[in-house]
Amino acid sequence: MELEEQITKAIFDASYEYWNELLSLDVAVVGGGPSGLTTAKYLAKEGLKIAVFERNLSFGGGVLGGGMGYTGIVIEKPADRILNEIGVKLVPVEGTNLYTANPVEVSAKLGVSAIDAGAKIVTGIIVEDIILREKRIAGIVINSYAIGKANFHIDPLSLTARYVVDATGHEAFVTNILARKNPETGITVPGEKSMWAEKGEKSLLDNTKEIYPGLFVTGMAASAACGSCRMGAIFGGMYLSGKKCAEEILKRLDKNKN
Ligand code: 48H
Repeated sequence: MELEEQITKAIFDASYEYWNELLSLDVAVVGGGPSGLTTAKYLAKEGLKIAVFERNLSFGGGVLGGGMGYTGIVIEKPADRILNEIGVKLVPVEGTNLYTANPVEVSAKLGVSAIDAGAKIVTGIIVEDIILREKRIAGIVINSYAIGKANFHIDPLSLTARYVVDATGHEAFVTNILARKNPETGITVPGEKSMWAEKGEKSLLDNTKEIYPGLFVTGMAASAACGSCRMGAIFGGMYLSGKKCAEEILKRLDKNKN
């Protein structure tokens, strides 16, 4: 076999195996920003079958842009524990509860820790719809992001999941799809409110929850889905929300076992 043929065959075979593994997931996390990656890391650690679907070719979401493009993000206690766990260098801001961190370092280390825990991060794939069954979300409908960008009419594929996490940031993309296409669910998405950092960070944890049977919201998607304030370039709440989302799903899975 010529080398070219070997390369193509190796990619086809690896890809077939990879996608077969994704057919039926415990949890499908939509969005590879800070909240989604954190959720994935803590769920995968428990041995669950987890995949993160990210429409861009890179993960990290809004963290990578820092604050207005300046190279830094701010996090607050107690989120420092999550970042310490994955070996991120945190620089204390004197006289405050705050730290600064490098956006690329945080995103890379969080992604690696999720992968090392057993999660898959699937990039270049947009979740364009959900599977809805008998008043419960049962999976996701996916397509190549590039196909959408090219405006081609190419139908999607779908994967089943016991739980879906909307970690799509400001857009709350998945919850919006649920609300828009299925008004009988009674779900509405008020969108986030104007900036109030302290209030936004505090309410984020309360808003991290199962918003509809089978669908959890975390991170900025939780703020948008519940109409709470934005907080600017402080990211501690995103990591704490991701961790809480994982804990809530674990509780639910445990309850369903008994
Ligand atoms: C696949 C999708 C889809 C889709 C979107 O924006 P993110 O970083 O989201 P969070 O909630 O983890 O973090 C929010 C934070 O970055 C932020 O914006 C803050 C703190 N803002 C405060 C303020 O005041 O502005 O990541 C979401 C990710 C992105 O990478 C998207 O590309 C991806 O989700 N995504 N992926 N299918 N339908 N929609």
